[in-house]
Amino acid sequence: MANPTTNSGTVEELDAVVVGAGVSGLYQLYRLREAGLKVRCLEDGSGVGGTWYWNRYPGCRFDSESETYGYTFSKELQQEWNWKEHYSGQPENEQYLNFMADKFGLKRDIRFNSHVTSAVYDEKANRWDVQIENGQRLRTQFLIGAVGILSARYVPPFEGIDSFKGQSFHTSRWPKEKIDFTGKRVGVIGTGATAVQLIPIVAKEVAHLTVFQRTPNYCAPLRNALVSDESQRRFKATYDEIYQKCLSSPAGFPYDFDRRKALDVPREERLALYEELWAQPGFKKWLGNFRDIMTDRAANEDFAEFVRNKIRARVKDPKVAEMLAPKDHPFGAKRIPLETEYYEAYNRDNVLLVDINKTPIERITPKGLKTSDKEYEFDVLIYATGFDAISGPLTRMDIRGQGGQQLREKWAKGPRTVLGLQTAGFPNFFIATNTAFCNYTICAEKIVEWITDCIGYLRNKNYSRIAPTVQAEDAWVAHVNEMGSQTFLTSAKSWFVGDNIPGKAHAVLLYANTAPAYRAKLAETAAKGYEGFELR
Ligand code: NA7
Repeated sequence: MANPTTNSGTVEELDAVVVGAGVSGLYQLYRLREAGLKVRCLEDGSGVGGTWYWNRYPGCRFDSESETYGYTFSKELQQEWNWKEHYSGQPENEQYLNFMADKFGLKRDIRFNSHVTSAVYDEKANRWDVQIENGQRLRTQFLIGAVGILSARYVPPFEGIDSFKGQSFHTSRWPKEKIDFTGKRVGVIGTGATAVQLIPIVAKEVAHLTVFQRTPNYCAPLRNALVSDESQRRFKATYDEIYQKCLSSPAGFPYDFDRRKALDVPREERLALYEELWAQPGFKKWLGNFRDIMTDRAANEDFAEFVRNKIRARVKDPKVAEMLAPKDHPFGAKRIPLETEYYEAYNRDNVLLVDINKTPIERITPKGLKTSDKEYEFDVLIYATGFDAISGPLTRMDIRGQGGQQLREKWAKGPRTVLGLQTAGFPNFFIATNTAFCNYTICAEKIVEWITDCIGYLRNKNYSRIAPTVQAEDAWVAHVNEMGSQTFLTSAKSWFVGDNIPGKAHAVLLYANTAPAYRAKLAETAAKGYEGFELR
């Protein structure tokens, strides 16, 4: 199919426009095309991959087991792809998503370098008018935002930020060319999951590295390894079982919580279990641990102290170890970063940790960064400062629904949706991002399938539009808040609740129920003819 150009001013008419060619967007494009719709996917980047296209910083990789992160919809794809590492790195992840896109011929329907600036609903015509930065326009019946949950980068508005004379990068806008850090003085701001992957690698290359930390995290060992031929064969022979295991587990990983109450288990037995979990790869020490660690303060503190002691054992300078040991939030209240030689980085002579609670950053200077204490000089400054998560990628676009209502205004106090998928007053606008507390692809595939089936249902029944009712939306928001209040996931200042962005409303952004419960709600809503939605 030719890629019609609309530079001449002609407007391309489509059944569906998918914004974003990441994990969800690629699959959404595939499914809608298979369903017979005329679809176009618009992608800001010059290639596919979303998160795995933009985040090219050293050390970027899955924290999910590779064999659980790949798509499950195609057995052929599963059999054709070989995972190189148990926790696959960004270059391979980008290759994988290219492989998938090429296998299904998706790129011919993707317009790259196409940054969507606005999408406005034309109520009379029941069409969305989509505007791309380069001036092109598309009109579509269905609009699907597959924009990811961590794609709107956040750079704190430090005074003097543009005055810096060296190189500076946000980790999610890392250049495609390799940065040579040899002999360089480098500063990193932030110590979240991204910085924790990057710091140990960069530390080995630079002349000197200074890390500016506001909040230490409970980082746990990733324990990555190459995939042996035998493991590769095992993945391919058991993909169905692996998937079933993920489907039945609370967060979409191939392990489940221990349902005993942590403190009911004798101390020695408990510690032995902690040690056993600690020795294993991945998130098992979080999501395969006692369940009440996420709900009971005393149980949480018991494991938190275990983790602090692990940090203390690895960092030689006791003062630095205490700076790195979190004490201000429960274990698991923020995303647990998985690390490889992170704490050892601070044992190096060329690495300095600065606590910016004690000596706050005052400004960026032409030479580097000034805290209340002194000026640090750098050749390179790295902003590992996170994202305006979940709602940010959508509210940063100018999306207008019925009566010209702006999504940004409607969501000023937090996202308002039903199932995370649609918002009242924005007919035929779907959000294909996984906001469940769930291994990304495991739930994203189900969301994409739900949207595809919903559109199929409308077409079969001769409906032309769908949007949730305000009542259903109120009920869903209340339910999301209720679920959020039952776990520690919402108890720290983090992107889970929008608190990492100054001025952003504090709101529960992740659906903190179990993934099976979320998927059951998806299925039930569809089975009841899209209960809570108005179909016209
Ligand atoms: P995160 O986890 O949001 O981490 C951002 C880091 O940047 C974190 O340490 C922040 O400190 C720090 N930060 C943010 N703003 C500032 C300012 N103004 N001054 C100093 N330090 C600041 O983002 P990541 O990219 O690491 O990870 C995002 C997700 O990607 C992660 O959860 C995984 O799911 C993958 P704070 O903790 O807010 O005190």
